[in-house]
Amino acid sequence: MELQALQAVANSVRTLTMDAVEKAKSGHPGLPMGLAELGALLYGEVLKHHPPEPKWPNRDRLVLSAGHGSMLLYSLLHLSGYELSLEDIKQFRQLGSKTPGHPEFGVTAGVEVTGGPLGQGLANAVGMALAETMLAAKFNAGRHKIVDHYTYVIASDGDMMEGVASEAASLAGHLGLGKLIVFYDSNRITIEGSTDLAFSEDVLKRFDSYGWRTMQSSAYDLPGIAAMIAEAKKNAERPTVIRLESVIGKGAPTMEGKHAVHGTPLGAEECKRAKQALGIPEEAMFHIFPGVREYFAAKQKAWASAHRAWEAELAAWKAANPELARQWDLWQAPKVALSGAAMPEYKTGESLATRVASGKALAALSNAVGNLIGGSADLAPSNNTYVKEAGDFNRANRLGRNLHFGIREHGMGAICNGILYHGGLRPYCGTFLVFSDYMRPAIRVAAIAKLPAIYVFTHDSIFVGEDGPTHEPVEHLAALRCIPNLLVLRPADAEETAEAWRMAYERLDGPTALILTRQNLPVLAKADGAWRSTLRRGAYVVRDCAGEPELVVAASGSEVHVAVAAAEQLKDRRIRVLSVLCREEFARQPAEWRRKLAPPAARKLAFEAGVRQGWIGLFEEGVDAVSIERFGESGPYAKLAEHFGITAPAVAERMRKLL
Ligand SMILES: Cc1ncc(C[n+]2csc(CCOP(=O)(O)OP(=O)(O)O)c2C)c(N)n1
Repeated sequence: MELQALQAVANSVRTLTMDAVEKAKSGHPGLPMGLAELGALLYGEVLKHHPPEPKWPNRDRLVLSAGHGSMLLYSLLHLSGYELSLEDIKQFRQLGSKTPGHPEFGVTAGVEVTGGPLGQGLANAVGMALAETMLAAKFNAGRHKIVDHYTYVIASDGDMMEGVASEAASLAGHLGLGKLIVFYDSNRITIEGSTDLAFSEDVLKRFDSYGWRTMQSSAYDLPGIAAMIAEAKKNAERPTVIRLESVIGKGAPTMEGKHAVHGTPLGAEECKRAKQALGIPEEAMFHIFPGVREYFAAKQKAWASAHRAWEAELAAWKAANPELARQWDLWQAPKVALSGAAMPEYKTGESLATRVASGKALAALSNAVGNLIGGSADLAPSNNTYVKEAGDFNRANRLGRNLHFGIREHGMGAICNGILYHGGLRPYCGTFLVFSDYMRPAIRVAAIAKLPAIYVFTHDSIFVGEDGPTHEPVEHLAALRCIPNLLVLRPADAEETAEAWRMAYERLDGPTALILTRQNLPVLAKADGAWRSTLRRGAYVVRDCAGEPELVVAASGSEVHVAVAAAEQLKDRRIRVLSVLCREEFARQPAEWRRKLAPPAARKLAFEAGVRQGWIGLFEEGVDAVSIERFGESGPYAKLAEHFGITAPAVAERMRKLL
């Protein structure tokens, strides 16, 4: 180990960080300065990577869970040869730059996850390690190991305090994800001051009880840390956490070790003195120490040859395993042809819950495409997320495609994101719609990072019935629909559910939430003969009238058949019913199209068993709404429907009044 060179790398991380934060007049110097040596060790000596190929499927993954320390990543990506120039570093935190305030997946080559919300990254890493384990079991054959890498995490005190990290770490220990190695930056400082203010548990004891292997070291003993990593790699059964005692802002003469250095620029005077201490002139900006360029230049050769060796291995493996090779190519670049999936078909009038139809569509897709994996937060029998042919993923069976997340919704969402960041698999996960709140932070990150996660949210309204208001979503559809880039689909029957699954699976640039009923719904006759394609524009005419409609009812999900039944009670009036599978998609359509479906002269009525927010502005001329503006009640669902005025006779009455 070239300790001198690594120290020069670490000091360069310090200068780049100080100057980038100073120039941007904002940012977080504390973590990058405190962990500069660890970063140098990881990028220089530990990671299996090849900077010109940042998407190499078999690279080691490094997740910076404490995303505020982004300058640690940016400095090291630049120094080790990724496509990130010194000019990019100088643009830190500027609009449109490759060096945004917190790391963003897809923006910067070599950034593995979108970070910032604490705890998420560690949970993402659990998903990555899970994906690696599953893909290794699936694809490694004979002497060929084409999937064989580690997942490393840098996690801070804040990460360790967040519940989502605990959920995911608990599952990682249970599943024995031994190729996961976490560096816990224990600098004992957070924004408000010392961790003594609010955090006194023994983190390693906690992880020990999760089934992890625990170690500790000074953050500045590089040979010691390297030995621990080697030790951790010997154990395939348990994930490892290494607690590193560090000094936040190390190298800032008066600020190191203090909470002020966590997230504020050092200021001119402190920078000057820090540079003096490092032996460089104060006017040296974005200084890179002698030996650093040479050190990484020398590494490139070895990295390139490791990458070439893997490519040769892949080619040999492909030749020996043509069927696996075909699947590998498909899974790595999921431009999936769904033609192989025999999706379930239904007859008009047949009655089944959309959650049941979802289970059938999922099974058809899962059995056809193979890389669809997932499960529920302990509600599989209710969410219909279990694919019986797929086997369970556990310590003994790494090929099982059913995941048991336990009652850990937030962890589940973040783990699915991690599986997607890793690549090669398409995860779905389920819970009751009402508990989407418990995983919302992970959904939001999926939407930002353009990850095509699929959420199966069942029990989608007061029609849950007896479980009462805590289990009956009323505001959740509105809350999900307002997340940009989240596709929210609420199918009205079993046929629409199958289409919704197709749409979710085909979508590659963001997450999709499927909103499904507990109760049975009739399969509807559909006025629009081309409904399967029209549906993709968000809404279609499910029931029409002769001539121009006087009233257009826009309903979604389980309310559509009620709207149709209500319209049938007013046979003498010209009433059109739209099934609105995706309100936001419909709202995005050109005005001309929307007016075709809902002519301006007609009255408008929105009908959904939830809050009306978002429906009112759907049509320029305004909308009346049958909605639920309060929490639900416990009782048999038919009674609740009467109580809330959402039966066919009650809705017919509202229609009559409008006309
Ligand atoms: C979920 C979440 N809550 C709050 C924050 C705001 N925040 C950013 S860093 C931080 C804590 C900083 O302490 P630590 O994690 O120990 O990082 P360090 O001070 O060592 O850089 C907080 C509360 C956040 N990023 N994510």
